Amino acid sequence: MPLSEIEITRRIVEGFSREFLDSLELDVAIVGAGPSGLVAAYYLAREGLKVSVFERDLFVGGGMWGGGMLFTRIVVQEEAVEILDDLSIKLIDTGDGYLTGDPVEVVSRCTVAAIDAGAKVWVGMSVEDVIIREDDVVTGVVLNWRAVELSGMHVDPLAVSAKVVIDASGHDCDIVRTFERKVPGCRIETAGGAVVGEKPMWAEVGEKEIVDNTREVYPGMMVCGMAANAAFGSPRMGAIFGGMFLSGRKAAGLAVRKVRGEA
Ligand code: 48F
Repeated sequence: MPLSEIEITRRIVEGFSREFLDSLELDVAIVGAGPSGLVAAYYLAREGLKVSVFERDLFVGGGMWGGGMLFTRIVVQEEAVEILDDLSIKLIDTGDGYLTGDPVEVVSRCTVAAIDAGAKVWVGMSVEDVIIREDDVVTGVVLNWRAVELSGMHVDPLAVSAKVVIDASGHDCDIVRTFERKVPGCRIETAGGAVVGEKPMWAEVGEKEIVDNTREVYPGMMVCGMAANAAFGSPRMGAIFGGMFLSGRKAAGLAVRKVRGEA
């Protein structure tokens, strides 16, 4: 029997509402479905945590799709092979400690792995702010449709609670910067107490420092991926991605310990 237009509408609204209501109280909210955010989501969900990724674009993958300058290949160093194996990603081993791969395959497998592990990925939703308590702990994210944001209409947002918020928003370190703007005088965990901004390209240093930079920068708020290097003033690195995967996995490990009260 054909489904009427009204029944199609009912299923969409009910299905969305059910899932959204089920996601109002999270263990971890991840901002951004780039490589670092997706990998963090996979490891968090694998540990049984309730995790949502909020992505403002209508597609996942962030800056990975285009490889380097639209030459659609990425490079990954062998330190990240264990993660690639977990995600069932098979890359071409160039035999010198590096592998190369097709970003379409890598984005797709990261996404499927995260979803299969139990993470929920929302698209078209911007995180425009965080929730705080007493100025000293972040307790959730504030959401609006990206389309609303782009239109410039004044529409009030909605909010979702999370024990940990991970800023995986990429080069702009969007969430921590917004937080700094709204809470003048707050000090995040960098030497100067503020987001430094990423430095020009130096792949070797950027890849090395990104894992160390992946931390809780304010109670309840962590940074991973390029947002971590932007926070701490480390260099960008271009189309090499092992650091993004290692950073995502480290952020997940830190968040698991925090949610379980072990850190
Ligand atoms: O930029 P992005 O891919 O971040 P990443 O995981 O990976 C960086 C690499 O892609 C590459 C690189 C490799 O060496 O340097 O650039 O650190 O993904 C960030 C995602 O966050 C989304 C954005 O659309 C992108 O998909 N995003 C940014 N701000 C927000 C957001 C926001 N406020 N709300 C929701 N999503």
